[in-house]
Amino acid sequence: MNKEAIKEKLKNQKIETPSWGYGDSGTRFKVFHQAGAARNVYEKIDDAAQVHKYTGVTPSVALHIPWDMVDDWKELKEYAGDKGLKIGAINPNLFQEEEYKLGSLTHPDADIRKKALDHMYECIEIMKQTGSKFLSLWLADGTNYPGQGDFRARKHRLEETLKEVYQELEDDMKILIEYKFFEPAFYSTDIGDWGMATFLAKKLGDKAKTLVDLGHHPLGTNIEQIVAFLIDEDKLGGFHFNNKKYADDDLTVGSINPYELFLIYNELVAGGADTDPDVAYMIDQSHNIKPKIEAMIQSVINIQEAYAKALLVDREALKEAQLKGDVVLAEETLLSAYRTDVRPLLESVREEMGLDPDPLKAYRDSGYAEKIAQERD
Ligand code: PSV
Ligand code: MN
Repeated sequence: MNKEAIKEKLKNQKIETPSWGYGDSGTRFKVFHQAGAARNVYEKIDDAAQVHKYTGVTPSVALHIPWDMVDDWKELKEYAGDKGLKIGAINPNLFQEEEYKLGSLTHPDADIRKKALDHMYECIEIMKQTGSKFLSLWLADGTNYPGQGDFRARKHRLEETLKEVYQELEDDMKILIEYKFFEPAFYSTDIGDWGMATFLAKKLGDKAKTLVDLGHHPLGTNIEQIVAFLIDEDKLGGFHFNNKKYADDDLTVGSINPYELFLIYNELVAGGADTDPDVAYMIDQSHNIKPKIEAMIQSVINIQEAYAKALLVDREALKEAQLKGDVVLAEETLLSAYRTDVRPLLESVREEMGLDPDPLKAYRDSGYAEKIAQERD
């Protein structure tokens, strides 16, 4: 691919940031307050607009319901629009109600399943009013002890309730099914891995896809292979970017294993998913150690660098080496792209987009962090 084509792709890259990444958050043990943290969805949109202002590639914000509930969705959509942003994925919250202790869409009690379903319908209504195209489902349902639940009965209830939800989706809407192998349930999770998520998505139909959250796999999982598999099955719905060391750590994407992020992008480019508008590229991080907006800008830069390096891979040479069984040359082909310093390339891309070549420094110099710290506290 020539340099101009690579630059074009980098200019068109889109990454969604999460509303919950701008408000106060914490660990399992405490929520920490940060001076200037967004206090409501309007302030979250203001902060997301800052990330877009300096990176130029984050034009949408994911919302979590009811955390971001408002009375007037049209007004919120306009508010975001005025800041150059769109409302992105709508994330139903089926994990914070007392009734959901033993499950939501899989709960044995039909009344509780109905409550969960009603919340899903409410989210689809919000999608209609905000113009969102993605219903992004993460289900906390699962069991903590052997014998607590009947695996097959729970599976059947999940299939039935998701079928009801699927029927309510408009033609251009998608439901993204996220999986996680543990937490908050520790013995079994109802959608525990990409296989379960994809089985469900296959049963539902073309509007259902699988969402890969990088923090939701057991240690050692080959995520890039899962990504390749999903692309090949036309079931890759999107990402929740973050990074992990041990569990669902929600660390800055690319901070622990940048090579893994590159290898994931290598599969996205190889499979053509990098330019597929139906794949939702989203960050799922909520920082309490780093300043939130800076952490988000840093995450975006890490993703851009991984993508740029993946675009540099000599695919012909790679294929040839693979077919010849030249393992060393195949690996070196990847490493040669990975070791390239793509920062000058991204700097010139940003300049051509009318942006500062150093988004993090430009944001730091802007005084926005000091301003919100004063205004919001
Ligand atoms: C769950 O761990 C998750 O990854 C889901 O995407 C949630 O919606 C998100 O984190 C925020 O809690
Ligand atoms: Mn997630």
